[in-house]
Order: sequence, then structure tokens, then C-alpha cells
Amino acid sequence: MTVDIVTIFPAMIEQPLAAGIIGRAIERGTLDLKVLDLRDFTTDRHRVVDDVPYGGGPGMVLKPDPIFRALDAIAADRGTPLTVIMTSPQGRRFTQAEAVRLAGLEHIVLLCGRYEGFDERVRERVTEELSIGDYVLTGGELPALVVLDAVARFVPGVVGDEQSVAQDTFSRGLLNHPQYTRPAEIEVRGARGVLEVLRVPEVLTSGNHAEIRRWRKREALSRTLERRPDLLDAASLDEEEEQLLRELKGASHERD
Ligand code: 9D3
Repeated sequence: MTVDIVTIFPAMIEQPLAAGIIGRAIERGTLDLKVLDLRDFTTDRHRVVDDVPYGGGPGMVLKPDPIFRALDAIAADRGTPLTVIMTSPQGRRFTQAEAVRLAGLEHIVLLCGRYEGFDERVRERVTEELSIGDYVLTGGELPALVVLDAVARFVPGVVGDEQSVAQDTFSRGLLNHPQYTRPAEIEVRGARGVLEVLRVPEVLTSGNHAEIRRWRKREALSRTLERRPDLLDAASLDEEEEQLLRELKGASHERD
């Protein structure tokens, strides 16, 4: 997959992407990523990328011409991109379903917003506008990283364990069950400074794989019911999970 990111802060994109799973995918060439510095597409001596808004008011607006020139350079380099995504607080909400869809595309361009946003005329070349959630950030760089990270996981060969991608929380529609690793017992100081022994649930060390599977299902369901009941509406549950959920709901009614 080919991805171009246009930003006035290239380091904000390059540094985090150099590490971890995405960094390895870039090294291997599974992900062909270029980060373009918007200032390289200015023509004035001071490399100015922003200007005051017409009509007055606070803040600055990203000038349109450097962005059009950056998009022209991308088209010359890679062919005209079919998908140009603008990160913006006015965008549609980015979701896991969107990540899956974008991962199926050959080439995407991400434009990172800054200041009060883009000159409206840039939307001429933009095919979609995405927000990552209802909170105010200082720019589109972190959203672009969030989008790329979520999308890249679905690009074949990026994540080693394809199974972990498929089984993931938002793909399955449930929160994950609790996880433990060795040692089976640890002695720790609790909140009040008292020593206590914390043990791994016995079922996990029992070797009974049918019981383990059922325990994990129940834990995933009870966590989801407790913390994210909204997810249960869309979750696709098997027969056993439906039954466990009825039991858990019954138990929570009896507690009330
Ligand atoms: C104080 C500025 N606000 C005035 C009404 C508007 C505003 C402009 C630009 C608010 C935030 C930003 C910068 N944010 C993004 O570019 C952004 C973003 C976000 O802030 N939250 C969630 N998703 C995104 S995607 C891009």
C-alpha cells in the first residue's frame, strides 16, 4: 500500500512511525510511505504556509496553493491519487470499518490540518474528510497517525499474526477477556501498603481448554456488558455466547 502524508511538521509523523510494527513494514517495503513537508511547496522566501482569514476573525488558515502544488507533485510521482483524505474536526468519524475500507485501497493521501484549518477551495481535490473523535487537538498530525496505524494493521504482511488482527476487539464486536502471564503468583504491596498474593485464575492453569474458552467468553461478555453495552447491539454472538449473555444479564438483574 502507498501512503503520502502532507504536513508542516514532518518530524511529528516520521519519528513515531520509525518505531514498532509500522516502522518494520516501511523498512520491508510492505508499506510505501512518504512524508511531504508542505513548506517545500511554497514559492516565497519565507516559506509561508498560512495566512489571515478573509473577512477577519481569529487564527490563521492554511494557504491553498502549497497544498495544490504538493498534490500535483504526488500525482507526478505516483499517478493521480484517487483518495485524498483531509483530517479535520468537521470530518466524518473514523471507525474500524473505515480502517478496513481504506486498507483495501492502493494509494491514499492524508492532508494534515493546522491552525483554523484549510482554505475551502482545497476541498476541490479532497475525496473525504475524517475526524478521529469529539475532542479538540492542535492539528491533524496525530489524527493522520491514528488513521495510518489502524489502516496499516489490515494491510497484508504488516502485522505478523493475522489471527490477532481478525480476533481483535472491534472486529469481533466485544472487549477482550483478561490476560495473564507468568508467574502464577506475585506478592505485591496493595493500595494500603499491605502485602498480598495475586494469583492467576485457576481455570487458566488447569489445562482444560474447553473450560478456558468458556471462561474467556464469559469474561469478554461481562466486561462488554459492564463497560461498553453499546457494543453488544452490533456484536455477532454464537449460541454459547448468547446463552452466557442471558445468564450474565439475569445475574445483574438479581443484584439490582
Ligand atoms: C480553536 C479552533 N477551533 C475553533 C472553532 C476549531 C479547530 C480548528 C482546528 C479545532 C481543532 C483544530 C485542529 N484539529 C484537527 O485538525 C483535527 C482533529 C481534532 O481536533 N479532533 C479530532 N479529529 C481531528 S482530525 C483533525
